[in-house]
Amino acid sequence: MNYTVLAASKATGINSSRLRTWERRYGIPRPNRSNTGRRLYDEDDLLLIRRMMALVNAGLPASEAAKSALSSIEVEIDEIPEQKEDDSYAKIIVTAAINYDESTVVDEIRAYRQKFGWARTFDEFLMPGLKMIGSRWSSGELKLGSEHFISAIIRREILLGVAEVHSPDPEANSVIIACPQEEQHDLGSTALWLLLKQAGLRVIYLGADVPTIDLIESTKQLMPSAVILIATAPNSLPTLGLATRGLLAERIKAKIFVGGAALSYENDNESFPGVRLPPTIESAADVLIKNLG
Ligand code: B12
Repeated sequence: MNYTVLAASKATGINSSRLRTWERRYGIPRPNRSNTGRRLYDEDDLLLIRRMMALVNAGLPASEAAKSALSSIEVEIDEIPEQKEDDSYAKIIVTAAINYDESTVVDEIRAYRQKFGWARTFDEFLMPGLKMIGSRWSSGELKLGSEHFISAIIRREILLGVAEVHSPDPEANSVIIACPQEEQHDLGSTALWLLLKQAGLRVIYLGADVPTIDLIESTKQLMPSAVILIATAPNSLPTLGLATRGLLAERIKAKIFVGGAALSYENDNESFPGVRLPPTIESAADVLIKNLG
């Protein structure tokens, strides 16, 4: 069956001007033409469009998504775990923060980790808890002291976890994890550190607020297989751009990966280099381990 551009747009939910842009820029898809030059899409074309859309929705920039879609190297979107609807664990974090109750929250975190492992503890317990802390703080319901108190405990628990993992093989691939200049939110990046260390990678963790010039210097000295930059606040997008472009300009061989909630604010016109990581700690770690492990 053939579809006109309007019918293809209706069938895939992608508007016709975006379809034409994808065709012009990436060859996705290249529909047949009628005698009068009108585009005629077939089922394979629609499949390619849907695959491209899924990859873009998973957080890949259009150029990367196009490459993957065309070569059928699919990022395993199905593997991204569903976020739990249940917010009871997030509420444990918030209640502990309000009451400055260290022992209850530490017991709960350790019990969850014991039962389900770190990856699920991050995505099902700690990250939803931190998100709820953020929204209660911004609405004025929760004091800054409570947020600082709970962030420090969560950070400490993650770092204790990092220390418990055996040192990696000195020959293993090394990766740098850093937050761009001015980005103070480092909990997501410490979580990633733990999962990558558990997978046997040699992680060189530079932490929050790393000036671009220092990031480049460390990368030149250490020559890691990858540089992973994590940004949480949208205000860090400009420095994330400076860091990624700076690394490219220096012709550094390391692969560049970027992740973090800030990417959901990325503007198509101000795009920067680097492979986008999918939006949970576990799925981001999986992509990195498959690429570098
Ligand atoms: C703890 C915290 C702090 C602590 C950080 C402590 C630390 N050591 O990390 C401190 C006190 C320092 C802090 C400071 C600030 N914070 Co703050 N903070 C938080 C809080 C509560 C948790 C942050 C966190 O660790 N989240 C866990 C992260 C890792 O989870 P995540 O955001 O969901 O992202 C993970 C994944 O889901 C994934 N991801 C999510 N979406 C996507 C999308 C794509 C495409 C991809 C690939 C990945 C991806 O990426 C992450 C994993 O790597 C958040 C609330 C929140 N919603 O997160 C606010 C929050 C991030 N902070 C906020 C703000 C405003 C600030 C300040 C500007 C406040 C101020 N006026 O000073 C400063 C900025 C400091 C700076 N320059 O960086 C806002 C940002 C709002 C915005 N949209 O701009 C938030 C969202 C709170 C809110 N609701 O208003 N903060």
